[in-house]
Amino acid sequence: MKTAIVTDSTAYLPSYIVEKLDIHVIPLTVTIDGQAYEEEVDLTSEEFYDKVRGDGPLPKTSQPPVGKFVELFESLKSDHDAIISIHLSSGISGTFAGAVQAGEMTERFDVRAFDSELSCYMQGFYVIRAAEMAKEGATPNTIMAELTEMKKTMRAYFMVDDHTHLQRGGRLSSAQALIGGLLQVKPILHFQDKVIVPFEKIRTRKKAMKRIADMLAEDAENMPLEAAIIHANQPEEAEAWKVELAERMPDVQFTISHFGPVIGTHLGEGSMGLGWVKRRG
Ligand code: MYR
Repeated sequence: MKTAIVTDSTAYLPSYIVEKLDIHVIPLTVTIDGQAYEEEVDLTSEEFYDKVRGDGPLPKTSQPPVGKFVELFESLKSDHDAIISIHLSSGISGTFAGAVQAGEMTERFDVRAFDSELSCYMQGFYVIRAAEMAKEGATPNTIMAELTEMKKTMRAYFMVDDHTHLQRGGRLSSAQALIGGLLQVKPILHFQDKVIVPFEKIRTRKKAMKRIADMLAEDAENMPLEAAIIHANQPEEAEAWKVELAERMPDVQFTISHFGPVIGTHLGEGSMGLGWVKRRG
């Protein structure tokens, strides 16, 4: 049984993992000043943040065209028995819906779409697990069951430096931000029912990072974890946080990842996140 694993660019998986595990990545697009770029294909994260910093142009993002999914799915038919396509939350992007639609258009073939209900490297955790299992010859049912099981222990918390990006992109409603009095504080954000909502209002970035680290430590006492620190163009701060977290929690496996152009459009430079999931037993 050979199952192909597809994801989108917002998992921000390093190319060595993509190549080693034969993962197929469909890029989302960011448009700056009328020029469309497939993220991390035509535009690196560093180039993106340089272009939009300060009074730079306002970028816009778009999901991949359905035709791109159909083209990829059709090309995978000849040497696979099934496809599992894993995407960023359907509550923040139409990408998952596009994959479902393309699956229906790919005739006489087993295509399953999985809604990660979040994004970034946490989506990547699902993709890596699915791809490892596919390499071992697991059936699509077994892989889908494992992904569903992973949801139980998957956590993701993040904070932004400036809420205007999230509000402008419509991924955190102004009403919610105002009701929560979020404009004066640095709230911790998370996903609930596929959309981004405030988790807790915390006044400073330092305290927010400490609170997230405490939640990780609590879960780490109960199960083996892998975790990812995700930064929006703050590699030094991410590295320093990793050192601090790894000293406190030597049994947790840490990875550093980043918010690339598409997610960076909605979060803004300086955002920081931490997510984790139970390690494979
Ligand atoms: C599209 O145009 O379809 C893409 C929309 C992407 C919205 C991104 C919103 C922010 C997601 C934050 C994820 C943080 C995970 C730790």
